[in-house]
Amino acid sequence: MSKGQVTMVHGLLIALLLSCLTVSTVVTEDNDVIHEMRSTMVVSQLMLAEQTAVLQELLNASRSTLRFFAEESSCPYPYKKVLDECFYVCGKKVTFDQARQHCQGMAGDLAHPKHLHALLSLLFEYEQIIGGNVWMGATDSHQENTWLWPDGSPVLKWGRGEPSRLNSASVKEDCLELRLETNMLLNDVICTKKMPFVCQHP
Ligand SMILES: [Ca+2]
Ligand SMILES: [Ca+2]
Repeated sequence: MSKGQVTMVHGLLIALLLSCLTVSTVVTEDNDVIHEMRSTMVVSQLMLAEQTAVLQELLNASRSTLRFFAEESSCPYPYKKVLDECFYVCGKKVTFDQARQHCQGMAGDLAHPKHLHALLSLLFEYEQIIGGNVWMGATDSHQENTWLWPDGSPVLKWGRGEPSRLNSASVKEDCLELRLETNMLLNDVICTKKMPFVCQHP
């Protein structure tokens, strides 16, 4: 082999080596890009999972808020729901007849609650406005000592020592008040007394 041929072979070998090195560098760069893309995908998946969890929480919160408003609004305004009944508390002091007239004007009647203590819980929120006692719907004005609620059912539970059944010419206790003391509750009083009242929507 001549010197010129040897030089040419060397040249070819160097070119081949350089070309291999270039291919190796390109493969390494491709691997880096793929690795980077994989990392980006993993991060994106994690962020997506996190965002899905946050959206799910927001959805659940919206559902319970809607449920809350649906339950709240099941009584017509301005009545408020207490267990399964609707009440409106008015702080204006009026006689029994005036109170009843007002409630009937609100498509209701004076209160005849199934759950007195539950109603008390609502009244405690209005304690500053209503003071101590409010009108309830029962009366014995049609027949002395026969106490009936507006729906015709009898009054069964009284406060301690009540009804006092005062029935003189000057003092007739024919109307019903609810006291805010839990052991006193229902008491018969004269109907011309003036006090706040509670209406109930049927
Ligand atoms: Ca009476
Ligand atoms: Ca009494």
